[in-house]
Amino acid sequence: KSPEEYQALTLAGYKSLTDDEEHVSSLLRKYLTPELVEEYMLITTSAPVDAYLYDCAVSGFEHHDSSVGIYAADPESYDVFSKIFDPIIKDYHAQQDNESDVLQKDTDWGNVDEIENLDPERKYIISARIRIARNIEGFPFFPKLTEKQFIEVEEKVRAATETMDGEHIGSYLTLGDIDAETQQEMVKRHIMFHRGDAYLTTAGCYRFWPTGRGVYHNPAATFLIWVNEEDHLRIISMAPCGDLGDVYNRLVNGLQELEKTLTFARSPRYGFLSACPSNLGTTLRASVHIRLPLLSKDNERLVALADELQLQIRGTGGEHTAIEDGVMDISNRRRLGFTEFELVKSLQDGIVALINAEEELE
Ligand code: ADP
Ligand code: CIR
Repeated sequence: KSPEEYQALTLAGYKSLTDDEEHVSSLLRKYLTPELVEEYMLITTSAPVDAYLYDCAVSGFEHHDSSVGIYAADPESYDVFSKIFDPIIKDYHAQQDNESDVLQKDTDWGNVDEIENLDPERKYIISARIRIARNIEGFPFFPKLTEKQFIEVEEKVRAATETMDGEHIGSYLTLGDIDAETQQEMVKRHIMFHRGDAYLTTAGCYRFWPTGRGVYHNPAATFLIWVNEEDHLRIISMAPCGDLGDVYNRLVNGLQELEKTLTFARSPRYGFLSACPSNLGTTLRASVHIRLPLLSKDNERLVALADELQLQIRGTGGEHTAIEDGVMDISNRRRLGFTEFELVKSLQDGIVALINAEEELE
């Protein structure tokens, strides 16, 4: 596309977003002004990526019901378009009053032993999971990865998994080798990611599919690495119970092994870099699959409680899916401005509070 075409698309996208009086809640709409559009629409990040503002905002221009509405096309997008990214990042992670140049503290996994089994009697929690996102230094993010780079990223991750030890030993499966039926079954078991999130589709996430995509996992499917989903890597630890401590411990050890061979993109201001501004900082989402039947009867109260505890409720199949059979995915909402340990601890404290509220209704 020529610069003129980018300009025309940006102006049209911005107009359609701001003309819509019904969907006004996205952070893109909240912070993108006509002055910023004017300033940014013709500039790009460095060659050869050459990402325009449009490449970052196209998803929010099309999906007016987005909650965020923008992705970074490469690490440099956060700097080149900082006047739009920075307020969105601060708003999402509730850091509006933070005047510091450094929004993310250094990595701190804390005292892993303080993270526990949240439901030893197995009354409420079906499973626990913690994931972090990582992107390999020197590569753009998914909106601008070339077909060759999708393969290069996959190769680097595959090579890095070869030294895995103990319970982290597993095998890598490239998506092109997994038949459709098996893929479906793996998605259902939360081992594999699915294709088709509308927000990601528009942002270009599924280009060259299934090239370069795949999953590494151990036989028990308690340690996994998703390759080239939304980020280059999603490093995941899970357990089919409420033992968050076990999950946390396995995640930290697995990550430390990968760090021996891979260098991940990190910014002094935002911490570890991810394609979505909502994942910056620690990039960490700790969640439980949980049934709280009595509390769920009063949805308004449940949502209010979750908000107060800075928790997010998602559907059974993940973001933008429905709650099935009462199974909710409850996780920390913020990822930036806190250490890894603080966020996992806050999820632990929040879930304990919700279980207590449920038991008060019994
Ligand atoms: P992400 O966690 O990477 O932000 P999603 O919300 O799409 O993305 O969730 C990814 C997958 O992880 C989905 O299959 C979802 O059901 C699964 N998942 C999330 N939390 C848990 C959990 N506590 N136990 C088991 N599976 C989970
Ligand atoms: C959106 O803007 O709605 C999607 N791009 C998803 C944003 C991530 N949402 C979230 O709450 N973590």
